[in-house]
Amino acid sequence: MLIQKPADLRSSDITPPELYARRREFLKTTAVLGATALLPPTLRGHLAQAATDDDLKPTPYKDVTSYNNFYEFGSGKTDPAENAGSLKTKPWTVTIEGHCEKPGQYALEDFLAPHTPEERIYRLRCVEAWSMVIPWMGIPLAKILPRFQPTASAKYIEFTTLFDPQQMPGQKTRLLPWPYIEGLRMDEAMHPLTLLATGLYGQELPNQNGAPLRLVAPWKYGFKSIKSIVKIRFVEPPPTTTWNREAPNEYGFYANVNPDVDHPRWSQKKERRIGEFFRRDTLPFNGYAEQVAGLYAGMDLRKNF
Ligand SMILES: Nc1nc2c(c(=O)[nH]1)N[C@H]1C(S)=C(S)[C@@H](COP(=O)(O)O)O[C@H]1N2
Ligand SMILES: [Mo]
Repeated sequence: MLIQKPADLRSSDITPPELYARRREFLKTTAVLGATALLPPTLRGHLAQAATDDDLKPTPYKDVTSYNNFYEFGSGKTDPAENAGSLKTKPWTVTIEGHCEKPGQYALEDFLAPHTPEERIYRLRCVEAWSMVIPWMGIPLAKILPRFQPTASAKYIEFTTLFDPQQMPGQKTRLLPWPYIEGLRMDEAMHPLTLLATGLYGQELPNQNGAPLRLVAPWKYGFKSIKSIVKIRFVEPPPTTTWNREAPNEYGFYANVNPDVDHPRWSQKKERRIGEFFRRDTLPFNGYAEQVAGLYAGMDLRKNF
C-alpha cells in the first residue's frame, strides 16, 4: 500500500486559531497606518498572507452547530440540533472489516490511540451552495489506517454511519436508504488533509455535527464527510455510496468541489459563506487544489464528478 508522507501543507490551511486572531489584529493595525505600498516588502508579504487568511476566518460556533445536514435527524437544517440529543455516543465501537490483516471491533478510545486530536481549520463546502470554516479537532486518517494493515486489495474505503432508528428517528422514514454510506479511494483516504474529526472549536463534537467520529474531506462537497461512523471497510471496487445511489446524475463518487461542473439543478460557481452577505466564488477543490489536484492527474473531472 502507498503511504504518503505528509505533504507540504500551506500554513494558511492548518493554523491554530490564536495565530489567526493575531494576524487579523495585525491586518487591522496596518490598515489604519494607510497605504500598503509604503510598507517594506516583508510587511507587504505578511499582508498578502493576512488577506488569504480571511478566507479561513472561522464561522461562529452557533452557526456551525445549529445549521446542519444530518438526515438521520430530519431533513431541515435546524432538525439535527433539535433532535440529535437522542444519539448515545458513549460507549462507541468502530468495526474494521475487509481487506486487512487486523479486522475487529475496537472501542473508540482504542481505535484512536495513541494519537491525540490536533486542531485544523478547514472549509466545509456543501453541495447546496453554502460553506463554513470550521476549526476541527481530529486525527488524520492516514495516521490511523496503517495500524489495521490493509492488503494490496484494499483499493477503496467504505464508511458506514450507525443504524439505530430508536436513536436516529430519521431512519424510521424513507428519506434515504439507511445506513448512510460513503467512500474514498485509498490515496484520498491517506492524504494528509483527510481528517477523522472528534471535535470542533476545541470541544467534543456536538451530536448534530457527527459525534463521536466523522470524516472531513475538505476538498469535497459536504456529503462525503460522513457522520457518526461505526464501520470502516477496506474494499476493492468503489463502494456504493448513499447520494450517488440516490441520484447518480447529481452526486458523483468523487464529489470534488468544482465550480466548472454544475449540479443538474443549479450552478456550483458561487457559494454563500454562512454569516456573510455577499456570495463568494467557489474555488476548485474548495481552495485545496495545490495539495490535492495531483490525485486526479489525467482524469476527466467532468466525467468523474
Ligand atoms: N450520516 C450522515 N452523514 C452526513 C450527512 C447525513 O445526512 N448523514 N449529511 C452530509 C452533508 S450533505 C453535509 S453538507 C455535511 C454537513 O456537515 P455539518 O452539519 O457538520 O456542517 O454532513 C454530511 N454527512
Ligand atoms: Mo450537503
